[in-house]
Amino acid sequence: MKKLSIIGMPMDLGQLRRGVDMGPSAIRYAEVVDRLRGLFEEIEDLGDIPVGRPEVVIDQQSKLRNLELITKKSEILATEIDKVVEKGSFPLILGGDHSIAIGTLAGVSRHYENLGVIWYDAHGDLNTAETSPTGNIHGMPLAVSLGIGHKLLTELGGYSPKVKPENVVIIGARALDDGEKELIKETGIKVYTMHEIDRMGMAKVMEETIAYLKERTDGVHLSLDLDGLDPLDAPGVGTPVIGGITYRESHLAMEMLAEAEIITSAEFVEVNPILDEKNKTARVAVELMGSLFGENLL
Ligand code: HAR
Ligand code: MN
Ligand code: MN
Ligand code: MN
Repeated sequence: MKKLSIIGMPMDLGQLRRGVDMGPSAIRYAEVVDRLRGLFEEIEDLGDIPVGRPEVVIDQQSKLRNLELITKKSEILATEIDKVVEKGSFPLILGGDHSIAIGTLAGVSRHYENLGVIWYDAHGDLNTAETSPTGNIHGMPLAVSLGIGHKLLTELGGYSPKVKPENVVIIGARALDDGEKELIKETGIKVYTMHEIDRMGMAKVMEETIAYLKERTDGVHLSLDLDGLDPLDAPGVGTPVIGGITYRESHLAMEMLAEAEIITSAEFVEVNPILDEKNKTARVAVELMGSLFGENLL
């Protein structure tokens, strides 16, 4: 694609740790625009969606923490992304915790009949208020996008679902809650856990993923949670899980997606510079974007 539009979504309301609202700044500090400049005819940085971060805002009690605020901010994000897709530009969203995916997918998926989603994550993010061990909405966005969850969230943008389960592939899972496992069984979502990645190798996982999505979708959104990577390579995340995807495996995955030319929108989420080591995680995110957009293709 010729044109790239970057949108920052500095939202940290989907979980309890502050700091992930600084993800977009950290990624810009890691020189995202410079890195990608040669790979597009035009790049625009639309800046951040105003979220605001009052100290008192975090709702400690609810089973759906900060539901109303997240709904409101996600609507704004969805509208902005809708405009970007409408004008034929590639939307690249910088998070923010993973709850931002609710808005991203609401904005993107209305433009496709069969949007595919690659969920690159240690977690399934398939919880509902009923199954969630935490009440944190960043553990729910994939369920919401499948139409499962609170109506305020599932009906965002005025339609539901955003994605069909057979068009979803999860890669890197290693911390699935019981309710999430059940939902995976019920819906038939394709999942490559760390077990499959160890066993088959990332090359095979991506070959299968690409072939699978190519035959059934008309666009593919990449939702990349940096905690999908091993915390050794991406320490600046709020919910690290050891035993993750390596740096090189992740580049391989991005390079294969670049080669296949199937990705039509992307978001990089859960970068928390407060928890990071000298902005390493933001730098890794930017390097992976380079690979995703074809910097290593000859
Ligand atoms: N599954 C747990 C929950 O729902 C932890 C979720 C952590 N989520 C993210 N997103 N970092 O993947 O609360
Ligand atoms: Mn539209
Ligand atoms: Mn996630
Ligand atoms: Mn995660």
